[in-house]
Amino acid sequence: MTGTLITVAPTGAESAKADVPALPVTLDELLVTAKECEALGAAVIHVHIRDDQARPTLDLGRLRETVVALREGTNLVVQLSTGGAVTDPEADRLAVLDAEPEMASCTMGTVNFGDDVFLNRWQFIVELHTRMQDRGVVPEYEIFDLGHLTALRRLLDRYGLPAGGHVHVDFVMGVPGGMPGSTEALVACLQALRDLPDGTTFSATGIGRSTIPVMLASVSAGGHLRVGLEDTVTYAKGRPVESNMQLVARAVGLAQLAQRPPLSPAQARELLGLAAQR
Ligand code: KMH
Ligand code: ZN
Repeated sequence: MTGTLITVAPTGAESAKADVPALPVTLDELLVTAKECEALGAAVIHVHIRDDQARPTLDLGRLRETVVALREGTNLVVQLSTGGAVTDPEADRLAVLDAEPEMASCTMGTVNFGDDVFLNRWQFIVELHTRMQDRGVVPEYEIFDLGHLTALRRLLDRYGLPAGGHVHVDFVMGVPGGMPGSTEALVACLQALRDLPDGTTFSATGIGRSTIPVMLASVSAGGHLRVGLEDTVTYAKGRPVESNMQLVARAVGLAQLAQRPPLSPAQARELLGLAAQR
């Protein structure tokens, strides 16, 4: 069994800075967070950015600047979100790839998202997957529900393996409208993973109250971890998360307890098929 890949998702598109002051929303804040999380043991950063009013944006100039700054300031694998916010149009989400990240997310189906709908039409998914293949951008397939794994199998059967040849999925569990953040749901996903290519790896994150159960379940099943303020704003009952570093430190502690210490960015690149892409 390998070490643990720790991804930090520091910002997301859902929480307002006014509600969660610890959110990094400027490039400077993001860079400081990235450096500190890397020092603690994160290897990948899943990036959403904000505008000058701290609202989610997919502004291409800002995305490019962010990719360059993170590449120059850290050794982290930079994974841009193509999910954006639920209101983002498909064209803007596809254009995220023009910022030339090493990795990008690719959500494998539509899901109710609280009071909203996170729309991911089949043809949009195909377009994203094939553009990533053409550009050598390695995807992380975001799985919000069991059926998204069936869609991934269909995608790979019809359009082939992603850039780098390795398949990595991230289970985003506990979204109101998606699969629950439970051990049982994770086990169901693992059974469905058997239909995917040999060597497929997975990480998991549990939204809100499911954060700790999902983290424990993933590590016990040989999986990897995504943590951060995108998914978790409460550290323990009545205690807001103080920083992304606090969440990364907790994940590192668990990985060490499991005797699967954090992978370095170089080891993460090997695992994810990125080494060959550079
Ligand atoms: N903000 C969500 C609507 C992704 O980054 O690819 C979508 C999301 C998934 O966060
Ligand atoms: Zn995201």
